[in-house]
Amino acid sequence: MLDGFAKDISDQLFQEVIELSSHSPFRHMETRGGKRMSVAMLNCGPLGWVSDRQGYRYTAIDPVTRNSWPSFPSLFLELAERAASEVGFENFVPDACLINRYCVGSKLFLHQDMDEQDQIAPIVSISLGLPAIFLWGGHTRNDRPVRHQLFHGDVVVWGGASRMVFHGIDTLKNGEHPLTGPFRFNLTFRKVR
Ligand code: MD3
Ligand code: FE
Repeated sequence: MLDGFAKDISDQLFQEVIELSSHSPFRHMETRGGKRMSVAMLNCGPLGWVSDRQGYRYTAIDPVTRNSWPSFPSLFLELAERAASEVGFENFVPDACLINRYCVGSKLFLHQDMDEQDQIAPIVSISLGLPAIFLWGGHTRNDRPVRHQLFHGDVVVWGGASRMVFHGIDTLKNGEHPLTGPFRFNLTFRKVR
């Protein structure tokens, strides 16, 4: 948990997100069951996470644009590497970055991140904009989650035993953030392969 680690470069990070979204738009993916997710997503880097009626997977091609996902802004790679090494994961080189966009009412149900082949590498997460309640569960879905607020500029590195815990985001409350307006953004850097 690196409180405010990305705050001093949050303006540039947000500008990069806007730039990326002009190449690969935010979209509401469908779950396997055909429900529209309330969180809008896009990816950058060699691989991107996608969900549709066939399920979840990583792809090299954006199904919306039919092109490669936009490449990593160098600022993203530098920050992810710097954050990971701060907590002892040296030389972290992600091959995927999922960007989630939450608006009022969006939520992410409790889940585990299991679609990455590399389950040793950490996941680095960066929060921008409106605050949200992170739900930090245990190793089974029934463990009652601990609530923890994530703020603009917070960075969390998930490695080791915490990598496989159930987690989610509680329903976003409405608000207005000076940088991101009515949204919360979360960037997660992953090493998939
Ligand atoms: C704990 N995103 O994209 S970030 C996700 O804020 C995801 O958008 C949330 O869960 C968000 O999969 C939470 C923090 C996070 C990300 C990955 C984790 C926590 C994690 C993987 C394992 C354990
Ligand atoms: Fe997750």
